[in-house]
Amino acid sequence: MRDSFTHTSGTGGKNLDQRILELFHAKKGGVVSGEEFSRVLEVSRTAVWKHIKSLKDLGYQIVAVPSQGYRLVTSPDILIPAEIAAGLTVTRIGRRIICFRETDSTNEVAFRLAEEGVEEGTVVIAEKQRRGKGRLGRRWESPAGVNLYCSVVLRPPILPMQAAQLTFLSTVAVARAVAETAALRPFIKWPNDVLINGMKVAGLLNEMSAETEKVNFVVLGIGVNINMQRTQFPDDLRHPATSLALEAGKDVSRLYFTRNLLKTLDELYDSYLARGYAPVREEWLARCDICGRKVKVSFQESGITGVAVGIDDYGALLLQLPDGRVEKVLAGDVTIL
Ligand code: BT5
Repeated sequence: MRDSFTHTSGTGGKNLDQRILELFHAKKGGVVSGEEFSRVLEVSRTAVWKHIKSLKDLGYQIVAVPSQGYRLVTSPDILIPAEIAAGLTVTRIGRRIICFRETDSTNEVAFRLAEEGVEEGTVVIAEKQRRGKGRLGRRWESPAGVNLYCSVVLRPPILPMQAAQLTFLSTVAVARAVAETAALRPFIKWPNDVLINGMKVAGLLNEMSAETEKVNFVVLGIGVNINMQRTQFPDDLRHPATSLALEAGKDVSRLYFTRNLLKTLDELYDSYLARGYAPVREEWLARCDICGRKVKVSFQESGITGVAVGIDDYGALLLQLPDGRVEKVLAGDVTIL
């Protein structure tokens, strides 16, 4: 089986896997003849047969109906570009999608691609990460086939000090996608966590390449626990964690979630470029779990306690101290007291 799959919409057109799947989906469980495949796709029957075989290797159940053709019986919930891109209309984010069966870290792959000049909106996804990264050198648990590990390359025309705004943008996108696809009520915790019932369901790690006055690119790293089971979480997590499936009481389609997330990210980024940060900040505050609450922010060995009252334009948490002063906190881990 192949280790990576690429899809580029626009310039390169759809790949053959995607067009085969589209024909199957159009027939809604009906038979597609070999002749129809090769006529519509303008390729030989042997090429069709090879691609059908590789789709079967991926877990698609496709049966040959004697002297009629092929029928798609079931599709696996796998993240391949051909499926993610199907029916996805986006301006930037998701125009190019690269999926790996396994990689060290999607953020690292995306960062390398960005350095090589890959186009804005390129999305890197992996079924499994060997060394998924959290913040400050921490590890992100990334078992195969159950979650979403995704990194998006952006080239925003902003100053480096504004880059945190994109962390908030991606957090809002994840929260929206969770609410829409799994009908759950997520809360955002500053700076980069999405929680359900007080447990962490998603984490974001945005990395940047910049000069003093200019951002070269930003990589939005997004990890969402979708169908992860209780036994797959390690015992030594810093905070309680959960998955969409554990909270919803049933499996959630990773494909559907991923499509929804990319579409939401694309819309929010479009709006950000056109209208600025204010709408993102507003939605972030509306979905935030800590505003108005007494919290402790820890950073390395030190800690500061106060009431969270908002965020500023550059992502700092505004903390009202017991003496009434409002302090800007730039980094740290928040605990609600
Ligand atoms: C984060 O770090 O929350 C950022 C996670 C970003 C992961 C994505 S996946 C795609 C992309 N590629 C990467 O390599 N990374 C990004 P932080 O706030 O530091 O949280 C990390 C801490 O969360 C760990 O120290 C654990 O205690 C806990 N943790 C680890 N894996 C988890 C999981 N799957 N679910 C919930 N908590 C987890």
